[in-house]
Formats: sequence, structure tokens, C-alpha cells
Amino acid sequence: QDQKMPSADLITLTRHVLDQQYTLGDNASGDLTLLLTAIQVTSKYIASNVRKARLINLVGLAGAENVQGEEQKKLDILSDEIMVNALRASGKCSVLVTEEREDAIIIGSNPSHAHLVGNYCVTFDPLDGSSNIDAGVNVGTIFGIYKVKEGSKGTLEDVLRPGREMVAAGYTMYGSSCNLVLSTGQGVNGFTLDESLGEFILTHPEITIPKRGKIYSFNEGNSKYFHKPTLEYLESIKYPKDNKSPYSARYIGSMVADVHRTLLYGGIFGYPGDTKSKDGKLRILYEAFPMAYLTEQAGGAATTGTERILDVQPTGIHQRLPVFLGSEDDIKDLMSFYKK
Ligand code: P6P
Repeated sequence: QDQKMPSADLITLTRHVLDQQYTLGDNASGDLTLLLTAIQVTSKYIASNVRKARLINLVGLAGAENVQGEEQKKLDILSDEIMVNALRASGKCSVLVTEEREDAIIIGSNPSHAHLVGNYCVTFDPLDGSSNIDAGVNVGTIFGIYKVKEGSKGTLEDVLRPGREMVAAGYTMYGSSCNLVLSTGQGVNGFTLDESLGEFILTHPEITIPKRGKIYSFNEGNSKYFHKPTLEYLESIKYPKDNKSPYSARYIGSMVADVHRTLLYGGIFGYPGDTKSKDGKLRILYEAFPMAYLTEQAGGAATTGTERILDVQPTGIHQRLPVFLGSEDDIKDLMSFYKK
């Protein structure tokens, strides 16, 4: 009897995107909706593999190495192949950039795929945080979407563009539930997979990040290498003046999980550049840009420390960038230390 009455007005991800396309008023071709449907299917499939990974012995090293020189776990490879195949088959893409492949995939470069060339470019990390899989920590898929430049059939120039030119970005987090968080430029909405329906249902409408938070999320194991502004900022929130209470430290080491918490609770997530890694660790096209896009759409801010992340002009598809993102006031505080 305490069962809530089932909603008679189920808002699925597909319906939500269609509604937004209509409110956009443009002659929505439905192409972006179809592309997002393909992405939804990959998320469901990856979720089911992540869930049963240990049972079907999918964890553990696959032996291969990805372009980052990191050991690839079998799930990485499988998730990458799932996404490449589904995005190509959607017929809506012309360029694909994935963390797991050195070169971009230009769909039209293969004559047998010429009929599948579409108007969108997707940059993605199919299974970010995968080093945590064996420990059962949340992992995720991160994606960003550009529309090809006018008249382009798909070249590298279509993805080596500032993140502000993305038309959509999102992530799917595989944890105790499967959450897909998405923006198509009209705010941020969160969906939860109802496995009994196989549908992502709107559960977090209009996610808005608090103006200021009380949590900081940095890997302080790198403190020895941090630049002075980073150290001084951290000092200011750990030993605050005028007897304010210190911030809490929360660091999961899986970007999707750390950013998801930051969007919902506020605060600051940072992976700074330091004396060991000038540009930090996170990659521009499929980690920094999509997460910065979502953070700004949720009312927050995202900076390299000195400039807006979404204004950066990438020169390489696996280029890295220092990342600070989160609540507007916390980012302002951080930037004040870089301005000194
Ligand atoms: P570190 C995972 O490998 C990842 O790319 C992100 O998901 C995460 O934020 C970061 O690296 C963690 O890196 O050096 O703190 O372990």
C-alpha cells in the first residue's frame, strides 16, 4: 500500500529530448534525438556488462595498452567497440574520437560506410575511471557532441574546436543505479535507468549546482608537485580565516562520480597542472569539455585556473588540460589565487 501510484505521465529520455527539440522551434530533424537514442542504447549495454563483469570474468587486464599507455581492462575494449559500432550504425556521425583509439574515426573514409555519414561528431571516453572497476567503484561513459561545420563531410577540423561549440554533452554513471546526465544546451537533466522498462526516466529535472559548496575534490597525493596557487587555495579552505569551518575532502578518483557529486552537492573538483604534468591528466575533448559544458549549463563554472575551459582551442584529440570545475563562488576563489 505504500507503493507510489505509477506515474501516468512517464518522461523518458527520448520524450524529454524530443520536447526540448520542439521548444527549440528549429526544424528539428530528429537527428540529434536519434543520435542520443543510440547513445542511450550503448549506455544500457555497457551498464549490463559492468554489472555482470565479475561474473563473466570481464575484469582484469586485457593485456593491450591504450594510447595513454595505460593497461586496458577488457571492459574498456568492449565498451569502446560497443560505442563505435552503435554510433557508426546510427548514420548520424561523421567523426568519432575515443580515448581508446590513437586516431579519430572518419566515418566517410571507408567507402562501405559512405551511406552512414551524418552531421554530428562524438568525442567520448567509453569507460572512464576503469582503473577502479576491480574495486567496484562507480565508473562512467563521458561524451561530447559537435555538429559538423557548414558543408563539412567530417574532418579533424570538426572536433578540434572550442568546447563552447558543442551542441550537447553528458555522462552515464554505472553505480548502484545507472544515471545518465545530459545537456543539449537548455540546462542539465538527470535520468535513471528503469531496468524493468529498459528506459531512462527523468528523475533529476533541471540540475542546478549550488552557488557555493563545502566539499573539495583533489588528489592531494600530488601535493608535492602542485603549483603555489593550488597549494595556497587548498590552504585557504583547509585552514579558513575568520573561524569559518573547513571544507570536507571527497575524492573518488573516478571523474564521473566526482563530477556527479559536485553537480548535486556543490563545491570544487580539480585536477590541476603541476610540476610533474604541465597540463594535468584529464583529456580536453572527452573529459574536460563535456564536464565543463555540463557544469556551466548547471549554473557553475569551469576553468584551467586562468581561462574558461570551453574557450580553449584544442590542437590534438588526446591533448590534456588542467581542470577546476564546480560552484561559481568556489571557482572564483580558486581563480583569485591564480591571478596573484
Ligand atoms: P588520479 C580515471 O583514470 C581518470 O581519468 C578520471 O576518471 C579521474 O578523475 C582521474 O583519472 C583520477 O586520476 O591520478 O587521481 O588517480
